[in-house]
Amino acid sequence: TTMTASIAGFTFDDILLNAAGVYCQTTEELDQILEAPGAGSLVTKSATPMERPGNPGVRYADMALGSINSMGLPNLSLDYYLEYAIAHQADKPLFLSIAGLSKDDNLQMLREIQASDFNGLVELNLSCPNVPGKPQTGYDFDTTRQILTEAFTFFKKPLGVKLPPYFDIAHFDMIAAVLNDFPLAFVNTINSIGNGLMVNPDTDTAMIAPKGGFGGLGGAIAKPTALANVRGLRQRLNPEIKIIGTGGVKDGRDVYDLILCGADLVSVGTTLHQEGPTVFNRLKHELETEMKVKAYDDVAQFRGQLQTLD
Ligand code: RRO
Repeated sequence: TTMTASIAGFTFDDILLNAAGVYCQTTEELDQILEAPGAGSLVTKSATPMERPGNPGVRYADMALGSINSMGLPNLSLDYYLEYAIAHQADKPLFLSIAGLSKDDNLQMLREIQASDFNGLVELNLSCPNVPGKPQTGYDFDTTRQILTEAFTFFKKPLGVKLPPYFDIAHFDMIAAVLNDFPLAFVNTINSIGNGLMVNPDTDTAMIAPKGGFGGLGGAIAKPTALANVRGLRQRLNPEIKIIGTGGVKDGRDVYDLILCGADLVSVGTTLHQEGPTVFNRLKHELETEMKVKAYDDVAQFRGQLQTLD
């Protein structure tokens, strides 16, 4: 069974990886993703120019519906992840995620990466929902265009963007019109569904501490939104822009559905957090089983082939 993908000339021997933020903050965690059977790549925790502790208090909770987090961009700095990525880039193509709190931070980090020996892919996170006072850039189409315009004047390595979920057809059209004007290697959709609220019924309190309990939703509850965003963007983006599908993957059928909607690679967040890096091999084998049922031997045979009822 062939389960591979290619982005910007890189071939991925497996289509699964972690979702940025999950299991990728320290070199110890990253090593485990790198070595996990079934994982074709990894992405590092979104970096800022300087180390950040993130938001204080309980900042991640798991429920039947899915997860809620308000981590607040805790990370060990761009230099930390850049050094890791350069040291391990011979093994497989890797993604370095960056999430500056300003346009200038993002451009400064891209300049540093451009000047470095890193030869993998960069995921520019335009969708962190959890830093107080900093709106999700991906909801501001003009600022998104401005950042990409400046970035592509000097940045020549493969670049993609991590997008927030969109909920209106007009917004799918608007973000696609921006992204199609740039030589992007990929988009990753979706980041968590921003600013949800989950209640602990035992204590009648919010489940997490920062921001009065508001946080990004992931896991099962995010799956239909993820499918719609993968599908809606695949229908609108230039075919050269590949798609990493993220959101609501618990089993092999969920991976299959994201591919059917157009995903090239699939990343796993909440379920990786629950289960650890053995999740990739489980999902790989469940996807293979699903493909056998449908008589497919290559993911390329059904990628983007969702049928509709009209
Ligand atoms: O660190 C976070 O709070 C965080 C980030 Br940067 C992000 O992009 N998405 C998310 O759900 N949490």
